[in-house]
Amino acid sequence: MIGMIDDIATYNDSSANDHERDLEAISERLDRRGIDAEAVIDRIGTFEVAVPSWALGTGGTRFGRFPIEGEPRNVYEKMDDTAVIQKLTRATPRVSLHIPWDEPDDVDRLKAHADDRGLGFDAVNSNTFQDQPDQEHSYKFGSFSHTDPAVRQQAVDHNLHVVELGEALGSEAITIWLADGSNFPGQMNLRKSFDRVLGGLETVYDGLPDGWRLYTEHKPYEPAFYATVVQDWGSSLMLANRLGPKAQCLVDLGHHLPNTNIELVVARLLTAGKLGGFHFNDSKYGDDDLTTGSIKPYQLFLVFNELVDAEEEDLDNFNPDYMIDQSHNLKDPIEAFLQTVDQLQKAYAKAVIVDRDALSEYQQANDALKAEETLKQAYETGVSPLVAEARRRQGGALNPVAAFRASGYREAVHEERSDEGYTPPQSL
Ligand SMILES: [Mn+2]
Repeated sequence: MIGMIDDIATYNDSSANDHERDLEAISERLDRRGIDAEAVIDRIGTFEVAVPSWALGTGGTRFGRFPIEGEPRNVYEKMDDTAVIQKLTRATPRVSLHIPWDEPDDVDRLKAHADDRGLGFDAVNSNTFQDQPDQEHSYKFGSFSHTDPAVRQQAVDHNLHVVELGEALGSEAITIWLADGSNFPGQMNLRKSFDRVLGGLETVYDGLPDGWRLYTEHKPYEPAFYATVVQDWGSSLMLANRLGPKAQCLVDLGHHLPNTNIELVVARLLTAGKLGGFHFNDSKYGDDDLTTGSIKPYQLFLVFNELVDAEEEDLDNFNPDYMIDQSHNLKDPIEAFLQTVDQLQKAYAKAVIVDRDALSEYQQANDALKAEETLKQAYETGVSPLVAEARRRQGGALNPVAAFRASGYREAVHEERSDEGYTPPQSL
């Protein structure tokens, strides 16, 4: 079925004329600003982001799920769908696996299945926020922070298992998000619960293979509605600092209270040399897991502005791991990922064309208006043709969603995948 996506050149031909005129116009406009469009296209072409295994089905919300026809039924079919996204965008060569939701029955088979499709594995994600049918102890009152050492040991063992699995697949990082916390004042000792989390993470950290990183992911609330143990970037940074150089902080854009200045969080973590990576998504109210760039595209640009600034300064320990963490109840997940990658590439492209020398001069001179305008000039530039061209040069689609719809892939896999029962995917 993946072969249905092979004829991208034909899809591209239908819009090539308009595209080339648009590309010429933006290239000329950038040239007048002293920016080489070719160099921008080359940089967009270097952008890569991992697809989360848990969001390839229509996941959705804390409430109902409305599956679409042709959803992947297992991790192998999820790799197939990722291969489609990769063919169309050329920017998603890796999958971030969630264990146990997407635990393979045969690691070698999954590795071979991925290799055949030119895919690799990004950070693996552990899960101690819900009980599995076969586990001995419950996480109802916490995992790493639990008062019972047996529960904590079970959480540590699970994470070490995830690391071992990831190592066999070629991953080089583990992301740990903990739901641990309390719903009522007095329920949990605020200080000691944090110490227990640190103790457990130290054991996992000691078990990391060479070259691996451990990402701690913070979240302000939910499911703990009074006090989450790893609530904010300060707690995450404390953990990463105490654990050592392999530990860094992961910023999930949706894991912040409304109006949090996330680009400032990113800047602080960059200063600390502890920015591990991102879970990209967007949010209106809370951890909404909406499509990246759908609600606050300017914020996304400002985050990338910090990243490009760090990239160009060649900052120490700057090697962020980009992953997506969204779920879709209304959109076809493949289409939502195509849209997301496009949004990310546009935000990156806009950050690349910021006139950093001018910005620095205006900042130095305290010219608030011109400094802000320098950012706005880049943000308001229509970079779509540059992003489309970067994709086309790597064999991808000028318009990935249009090419996907024209391919008939979803209809074809519906036929193929409708012969067995279906296990609903879930979302982080
Ligand atoms: Mn996340």
